[in-house]
Amino acid sequence: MAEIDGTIEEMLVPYPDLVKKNRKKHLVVKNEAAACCPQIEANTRTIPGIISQRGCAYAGCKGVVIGPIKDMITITHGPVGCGYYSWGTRRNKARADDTTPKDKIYSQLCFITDMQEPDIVFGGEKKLAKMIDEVVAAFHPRAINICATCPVGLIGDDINAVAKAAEERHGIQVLAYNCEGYKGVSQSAGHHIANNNLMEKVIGTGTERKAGRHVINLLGEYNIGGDGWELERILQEIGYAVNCVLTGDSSYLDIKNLHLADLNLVQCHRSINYIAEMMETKYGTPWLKVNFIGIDSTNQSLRQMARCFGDDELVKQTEVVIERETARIAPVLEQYSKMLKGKTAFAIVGGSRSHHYQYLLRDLGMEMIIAGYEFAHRDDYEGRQVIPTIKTDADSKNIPELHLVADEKMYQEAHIHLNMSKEKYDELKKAVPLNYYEGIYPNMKDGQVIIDDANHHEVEVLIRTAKPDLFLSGVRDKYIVHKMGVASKQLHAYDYSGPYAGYNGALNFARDVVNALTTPAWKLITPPWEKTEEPRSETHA
Ligand code: CFM
Repeated sequence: MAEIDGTIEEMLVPYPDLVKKNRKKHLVVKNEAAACCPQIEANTRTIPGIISQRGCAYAGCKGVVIGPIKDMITITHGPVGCGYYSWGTRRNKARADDTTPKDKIYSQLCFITDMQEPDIVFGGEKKLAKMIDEVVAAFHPRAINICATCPVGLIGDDINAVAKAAEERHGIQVLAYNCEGYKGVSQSAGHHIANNNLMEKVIGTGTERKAGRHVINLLGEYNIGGDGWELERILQEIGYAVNCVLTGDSSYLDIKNLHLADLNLVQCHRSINYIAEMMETKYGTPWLKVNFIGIDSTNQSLRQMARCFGDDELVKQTEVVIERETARIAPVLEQYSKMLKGKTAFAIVGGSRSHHYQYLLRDLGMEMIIAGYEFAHRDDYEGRQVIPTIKTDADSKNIPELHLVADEKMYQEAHIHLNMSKEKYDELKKAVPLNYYEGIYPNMKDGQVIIDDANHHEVEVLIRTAKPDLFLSGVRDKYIVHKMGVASKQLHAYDYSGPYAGYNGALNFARDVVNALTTPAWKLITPPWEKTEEPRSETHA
């Protein structure tokens, strides 16, 4: 991996000394000889002026966690641009359920107070209250979210008071989220704010447990491109009752009942580990980190889940489904793998996908030589055990920590949730990593590189020098990479494809990657810098 070492040096050359010093802390080269993961700086401010790929706290709260709840209306309190930018940009799919009256789906719509200059000067609370009244009159939603944007915090509109008064007027829950964009260094802060509010005000207020012997929640699965639906198909076939997918195709009614499940599965730990942990404290619900991206990792997750219930029939049915599904997709996957074997990839995505997709790429014979996150925390790189050692700073102190205790009536010990003896549960804990997740570092190979909060300049240098066959990209950097003649797959909305999770997802992904790598387009384009420059015309036609 000598080339990659040289790449890092080249990447840092144009930086002033201070920037160089800062950026070095966000880079780690895997060293298999070293005992553990070196500390990587993460979840700290991006240096002003650098073109980062991050989003804001409002994006993390409204766009990621809250927005997909299909039967709640989410009002953005702010200027129209914030609403427009966050409208329909994430493919969290939803469908109407067979409830009576039939579920209405609002997640495709955009509700915004459209703050104007007079609202900034004189305050926007009245406008917000009026909008809530209008929304209730026109749509009769089950509940409402209000998400604050930057100016709301700056001028001091009290959205909590407006929400409280509206609750009294209308008799439905109105939740206020102080997720002003600047509340954190990235969208990650917004995840935490959303988790806190759902935990404090919604989870635990329902009384209807889903029918079924083994009832589970799937947390941190947002049904991008239909991922959640593919997983529900598999889980239901094995015999699980899926209580709630948080928040992919999820409803307010389901979230109220979250505490009635036996086990929480955690797919995207970055965005939802707070709820998993808080539910463990308040209700005693155990949680299991799963990864349904990739065949082997899906199989492993299913096997670990089955062990959690100590039910032989469930274990047997798990093996039946694994065998049938794996055999079904194997012949096609093998053909794709022949074309992908030995290819290399970069992944610089969000806060958990780079790790998840390492497994799927390996299933296909590919290797992720550079892995990065936009807004991960140290635990996503190094493992959950580092959380107590992470220093809080002025930015992280912005987000309140809820200090929950066990609920007097509803707390049950983990082994009771799983319907087994304490002794059996202690045995289980040795076999299955409950309430824990590993970081990405242990899963990387010697010489491979981790990069935190990579920027435009760094991506360009990495692509030019380490020449991957495929770049698993973000929304904005995708096109730079295409222009450099390298195939890229956008891993946030899947370039309108998907699902990529589970067995059918693996097939879809393999097909899309083969198409991306084998398209003749790469032979037909000449990157702009290789063309002879045409003289610029001085006059306009
Ligand atoms: Fe979790 Fe996500 Fe991600 Fe994320 Fe996201 Fe996303 Fe993502 Mo885009 S919740 S951390 S804030 S897996 S929207 S569904 S793809 S950056 S890696």
